[in-house]
Amino acid sequence: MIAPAGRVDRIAAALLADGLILRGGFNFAPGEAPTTGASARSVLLVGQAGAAPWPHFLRWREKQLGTIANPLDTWSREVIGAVAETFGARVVSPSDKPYLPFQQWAMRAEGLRPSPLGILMHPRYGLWHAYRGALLFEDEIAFPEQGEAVHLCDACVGKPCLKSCPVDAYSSQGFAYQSCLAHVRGADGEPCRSGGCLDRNACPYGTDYRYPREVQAFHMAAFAGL
Ligand code: B12
Repeated sequence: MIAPAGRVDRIAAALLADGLILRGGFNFAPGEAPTTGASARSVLLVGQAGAAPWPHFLRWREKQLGTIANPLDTWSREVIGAVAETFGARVVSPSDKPYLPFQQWAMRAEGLRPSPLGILMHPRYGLWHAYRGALLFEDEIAFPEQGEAVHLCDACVGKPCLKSCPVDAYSSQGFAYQSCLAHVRGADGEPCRSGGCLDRNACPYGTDYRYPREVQAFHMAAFAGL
């Protein structure tokens, strides 16, 4: 069964009310299961370009009583969950365990490729975008043909993203998670704590979408458990 025409546009409009956008999607191959024990025929990825959801999240946060362990995840599940209910979809989250292959899905959905930092490089948003959830459907969606997006890292000769971290956490060997964490938590980590990852900020692309310092500080605090 193919989804009714116009449904994707209505979903996009509903998400936009919270600063969220659709990040493409695809139909699963026959027999391909998106998660253990669950079937679906298609997926739409939900995410953000720049920090557009931030003011919506803050307004919601002010109304919550007490401490919430992972407030951005909770907010995302709530608002994307409401859209899922309206449109007969099931919602999954990037923080659901076992982890779902969000980046692999995003590569299929939008033809993106990873930057040297592991974050996917977007031709318009650069490194300043993320995924907040996905909608799983029991029917197929008529997606436009998706080719590979322009990969800006191919043309970037200087690779400043690999030269700005004081502990060289990112390299061709991958992400030295423990070195990054120790530095961010330590005495010299204040620039990363207050302004975000220095390597990510060194990327010359998508700078119009760069998250404001307070948003970067929020994500860094969540990452480093501060
Ligand atoms: C675990 C995890 C981490 C671990 C990575 C540990 C490791 N070496 O695997 C840690 C805690 C280090 C991490 C850090 C960050 N992460 Co992270 N992370 C995840 C998470 C929750 C699961 C990854 C996973 O195992 N998936 C399961 C596998 C099967 O799926 P996959 O698509 O094949 O996974 C790919 C990733 O694992 C990737 N990968 C491997 N190592 C690393 C390291 C980094 C830093 C990144 C970005 C990707 C990455 O390679 C896989 C193949 O493509 C994903 C969300 C998700 N569900 O995928 C976010 C995710 C990959 N992270 C993301 C981001 C942005 C970050 C940060 C850069 C920023 C932040 N959240 O603070 C930080 C880096 C810290 C810094 N210096 O700023 C984004 C990337 C968005 C994008 N535009 O591509 C995701 C998709 C979350 C989201 N909500 O959008 N992350």
